[in-house]
Amino acid sequence: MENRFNLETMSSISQPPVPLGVLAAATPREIETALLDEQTDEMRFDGDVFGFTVTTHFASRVYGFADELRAAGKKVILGGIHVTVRPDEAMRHADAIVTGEAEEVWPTVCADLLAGRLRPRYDGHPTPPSRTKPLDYSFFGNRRYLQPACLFATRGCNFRCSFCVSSRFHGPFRLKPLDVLEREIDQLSELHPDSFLQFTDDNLLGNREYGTEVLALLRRKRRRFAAMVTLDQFCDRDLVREAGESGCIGVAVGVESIDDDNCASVSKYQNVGRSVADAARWAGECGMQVALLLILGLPHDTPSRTARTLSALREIPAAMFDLRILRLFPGSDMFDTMLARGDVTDCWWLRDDPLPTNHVLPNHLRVYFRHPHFSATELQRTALEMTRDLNRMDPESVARALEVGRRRGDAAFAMTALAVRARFGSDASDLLERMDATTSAAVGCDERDSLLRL
Ligand code: B12
Ligand code: SF4
Repeated sequence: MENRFNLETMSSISQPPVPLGVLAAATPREIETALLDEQTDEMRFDGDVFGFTVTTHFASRVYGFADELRAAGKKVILGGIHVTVRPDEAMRHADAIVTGEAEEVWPTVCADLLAGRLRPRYDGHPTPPSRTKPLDYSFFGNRRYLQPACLFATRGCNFRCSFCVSSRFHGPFRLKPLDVLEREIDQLSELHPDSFLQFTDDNLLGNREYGTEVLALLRRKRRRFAAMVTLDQFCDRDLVREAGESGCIGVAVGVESIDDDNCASVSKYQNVGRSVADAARWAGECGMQVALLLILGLPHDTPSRTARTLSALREIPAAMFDLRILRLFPGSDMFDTMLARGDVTDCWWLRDDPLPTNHVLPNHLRVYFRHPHFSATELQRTALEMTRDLNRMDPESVARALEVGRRRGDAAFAMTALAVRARFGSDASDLLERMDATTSAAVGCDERDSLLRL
C-alpha cells in the first residue's frame, strides 16, 4: 500500500500512541499483537485483523486504509473519539466498531473475534479507576518519539467548553490510583531516564487534592515533567509554585482568547477575568516554559480587535504561542449549535486529503464555518500573521526562555521550546509568502462555502 505520509510535514511533537498501548494491555494472550505507527513506521499491513484509533482529523485517512484492507479480505475494527461521536459513519468502514472507552469491552470483542461472531458494534463505558492497569511501555519498542515518556493520571475533564469533545466523550472526571501511576513512572524512568514525563491529561490538576498528591509523587521521584493546565490553575500562584518545585518544566495553557466575552461565549468561564501576563511571569520565575494555546475565530473576534489582541499577547512572556483557527468538532456543543444555525460549511473530516501533522500547516488553516466578522481568507491571513509576529525569535524572548531553563538547570528543554517557537514563526512566514505570491488555494487553504453534506 502506498504510503502518502511525508516526514517533512510531520508534527513538531511525536508521542507514542498511548490508546493502543492501553488496548494491547487488555488483549488476551491468544492474540498476537503488533503496533503499526504512522509517525515512525513504514506503513506495511501484515496481519489478519487491524484495529485503528480514529480521531476526527484523521477519519478519512483511516477510512481509506480500512476500505482497502477490507477489500483485501482483512478484518477492521475501529475505535476512538471520532467513532464515538459518528458511529454510523464509522460502521460503513469497519467489521466492528467500539464506542467510548474500550478496556472493559475489549476482551468481549476479542472473544467474539476468535469465535467468528464479531458484532458490528460494541459500546464501551468509562473505565472505573479501580480497574486501571499500568501500561506496558515495552509495547512501543524502540521507536524514536520526540516525547517518548507520555502518561496520563486522570481521565476526562470537569469543565465543558463548548468547542471541545473531551468532556462529552470521556465521561466523568476520574483519577488513576497513585500506585498504578507510580509503577508507570518507574517504568518510564527505566526506559527513558533522560526524557521528561509528558502528561497528556486534559486536566491533570483538576482535583486539587489529587493534584497535590501527584505533585508530591513526582517530587519524590525527582522527575521533570510537562503538562497541560487550565487558566484558572495557571493563575493559582501556590499551585504553580508547587508544580515548579515538583519538577514541572513546561505547561501548555488553554487561554483561547484574552477577551472575556469570547471565553464566556464558549462556556470557558474558568478563563474569565484572569491576567495571563502576570501568571506567565510567575510561571517563568518558577522555572516553567509556557506555551499559550489560542483560538482565532471565536464569536467576538473582529478584524479591528486584532491589533489590540496582538499587542496584549506580546506583553505575555511565553516561550511559544500556538494559535489555531477555530475548528468545529462533531460531537461538540458548538458544532451542534452552529450546524443548527446553518453556519457549518462542510464535513471537513470526510475530505480525503488530511495532512498527518499537528503543526501550523495548510489543513489547519482551512475554514469550515461562517464567521460573523471575518471571511475565511481574512481568518487565514490573520492567523498566519499573528503566529509569525508572536513567535519572532527576538533576543529578549530567546534570553528569557534560556533564563527560565537555567532556573531548573534544563537548557535542553529551553532549546526545544525555542525550536518549536522558531518553527511556528517560520512556517507561518513561509505560508504567508506563498499566499501573497499565488492565491490561498495554492497553499491548500481554499475558502469553502459548499453546503453541508451530511
Ligand atoms: C496525546 C494527545 C495527542 C498527541 C497524539 C499522540 C499519539 N501518538 O497518539 C498529539 C500531541 C500528537 C496530539 C495531536 C493532536 N490532537 Co490530540 N490529544 C491527545 C490527548 C491529550 C490524549 C490522548 C490519550 O492518550 N488519551 C488516553 C486514552 C487511553 O484514551 P483514548 O484516546 O480515548 O482511547 C480510548 C478509547 O478512545 C478507545 N480507543 C482508542 N483507540 C482505539 C482503537 C480501537 C481499535 C478500539 C477498539 C478502541 C480505541 O479505547 C481507549 C482506551 O479506553 C487527547 C485528549 C484526551 N484526553 O484523550 C487529545 C485529543 C485526542 N487530540 C485532539 C486534537 C484536536 C488533536 C490535534 C488535531 C490538535 C491540533 N489542532 O493539531 C492533533 C491531531 C493529531 C492526531 N493524530 O489526531 C482532540 C481530538 C478531537 C477529536 N474529535 O478527534 C482531543 C480529544 C483533545 C481535545 N480535548 O479536543 N494529540
Ligand atoms: S478545559 Fe480543556 S479539556 Fe476541559 S472541556 Fe475545556 S477545552 Fe476541553
